[in-house]
Amino acid sequence: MKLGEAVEFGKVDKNCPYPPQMKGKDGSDELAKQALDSGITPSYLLSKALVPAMDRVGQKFSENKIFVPQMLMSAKAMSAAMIHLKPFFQSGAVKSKGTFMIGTVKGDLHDIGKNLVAMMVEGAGWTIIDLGVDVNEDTFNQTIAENPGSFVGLSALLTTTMNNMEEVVKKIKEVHPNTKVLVGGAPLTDDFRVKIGADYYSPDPQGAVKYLNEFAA
Ligand code: B1M
Repeated sequence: MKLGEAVEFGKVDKNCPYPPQMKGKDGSDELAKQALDSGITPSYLLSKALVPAMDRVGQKFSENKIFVPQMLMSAKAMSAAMIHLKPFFQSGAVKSKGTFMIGTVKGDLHDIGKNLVAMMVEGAGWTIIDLGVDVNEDTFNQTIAENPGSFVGLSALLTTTMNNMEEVVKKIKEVHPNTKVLVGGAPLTDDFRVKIGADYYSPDPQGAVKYLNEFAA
């Protein structure tokens, strides 16, 4: 699928001069819109084009075939496509089911997966507080204090920042022991979740929604 290629090679939109071999061609911005207009579902685009494209990017990075700048262009292209998916995940729910705050833990700048989780949880009727990336325990604790009863989601994509996640969970639980903390991100496992004392691990946004909905107001 052309959209997957645009993300894999970092072609953001038609005007984007990068990569030179795709000059003048549509980028992920135009291709995502065209695909949705033609009736392809957002879930299909995510699972068959966008996420596999990012996996190919990760694979090439591991093999030293591409470097950080190329990975960054792919991330930009992915984000340009996600802008078109967002309205499809927003629901018309009048009453919020509760508040879910989410952030990528300190030291970690990956935000695509976190943004997808936020988008889908919002679509399921929850109020979202997106704390962004590189978020430390103090920011989480302060935001929980300002939003009592809220649920917390932590994302980590690096094996190094999994350790930071452990610290963040510990500090949250010290200050707000009753707050439910949900964790996710590619290198995590449920065993790790148990080890760090978080309440739930989900490998994907759908699992996060399912868990949160058990507590819906
Ligand atoms: Co980085 N990076 N990166 N990177 N990057 C990975 C993660 C890596 C696996 C690539 C590789 O080597 N194969 C590798 C980590 C290795 C490791 O630790 N084991 C890596 C590395 C090494 C690095 C740097 C250290 C590189 C360097 O500088 N030398 C550096 C670190 C910077 C930092 O964070 N401090 C770095 C930088 C970057 C960019 C900035 C260039 C860019 C990120 C841009 C951005 O996010 N805005 C980037 C990218 C794009 C990637 C890959 C290619 C793609 C990540 C992604 O967006 N995936 C990635 C390789 C890969 O994942 N295949 C890689 C798509 C996204 C939809 O999936 O984020 O897994 P994911 O989210 C999923 C699930 O995990 C889950 O749901 C999502 C949807 O299904 N999920 C949750 C995520 N959070 C959740 C929370 C939940 C529940 C589910 O509940 C709360």
